[in-house]
Amino acid sequence: MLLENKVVLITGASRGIGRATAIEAARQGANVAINTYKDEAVAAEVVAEIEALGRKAIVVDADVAQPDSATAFVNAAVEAFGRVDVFVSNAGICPFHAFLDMPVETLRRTMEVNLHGAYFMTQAAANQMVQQGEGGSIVAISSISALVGGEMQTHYTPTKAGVHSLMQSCAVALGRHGIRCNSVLPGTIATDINKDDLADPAKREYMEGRIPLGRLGRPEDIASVVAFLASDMAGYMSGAALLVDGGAFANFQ
Ligand code: NAD
Ligand code: RM4
Repeated sequence: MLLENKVVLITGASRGIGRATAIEAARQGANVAINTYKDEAVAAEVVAEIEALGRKAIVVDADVAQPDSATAFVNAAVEAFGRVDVFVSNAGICPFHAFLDMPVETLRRTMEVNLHGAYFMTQAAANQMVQQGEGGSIVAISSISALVGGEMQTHYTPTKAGVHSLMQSCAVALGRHGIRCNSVLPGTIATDINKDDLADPAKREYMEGRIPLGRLGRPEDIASVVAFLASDMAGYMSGAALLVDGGAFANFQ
């Protein structure tokens, strides 16, 4: 029960890593506010899973790229649960595309969802935590792609480097309020975001072959690390980045 009676907010929590994190937070004793975007039927399943664990959940449907979504999400969580203890910035997209003909709109949307969305949401959650005056924990889902490039990810990798950088600066800006800010850098986790990319057998085999632990990651592999960083067990961690990649980054030769 790492998060007993805490209130945890997670963006993009209808699928993949966000969904697994919402359920893990509930398993660890938290009540959970989930942000989703145009995914109501699936969001209802997540709520049902959380309630089956004996915890409470609310859903707020909103596009994280819109600045107003952030205050609306935080206000809804405070109305339902009275406070915010943990905020997890997870919502993200990666529409794989080559560099030389990257459509302006694909670049812009990826930046707005992944980086601006993380910024607005983190800012709104932090303001609530500061107002409460009891500290808090913010965890952003960055990526191994903050450290390495990708031929079809020139629009995406800068957002993931940016998200980690945002956590470092926020760790500095919010430390005096007792708010810890860290990022998690997942390797390749099999979710909807890379389903089409990994449907290519050659690409999948290459990615799996890079991983010393011998398998792609599962959303639950990330959720448990987020729960740790969110919890008091990580009480002296701030501005840190935890790589959770089965050893892929270390596997140079
Ligand atoms: P996913 O596609 O399964 O989940 C993404 C979630 O974000 C979905 O619930 C989706 O509805 C939501 N979302 C998308 N756009 C949104 C918007 N505008 N507003 C609100 N919600 C929105 O993918 P995932 O792999 O679970 O990705 C989650 C995060 O993990 C992303 O930030 C991604 O960059 C990061 N990540 C994933 C991997 C991986 O290999 N899967 C690796 C490193 C980092
Ligand atoms: C991650 C990493 C993975 C990729 C996903 C979409 O950050 O690059 O390899 O599958 O993004």
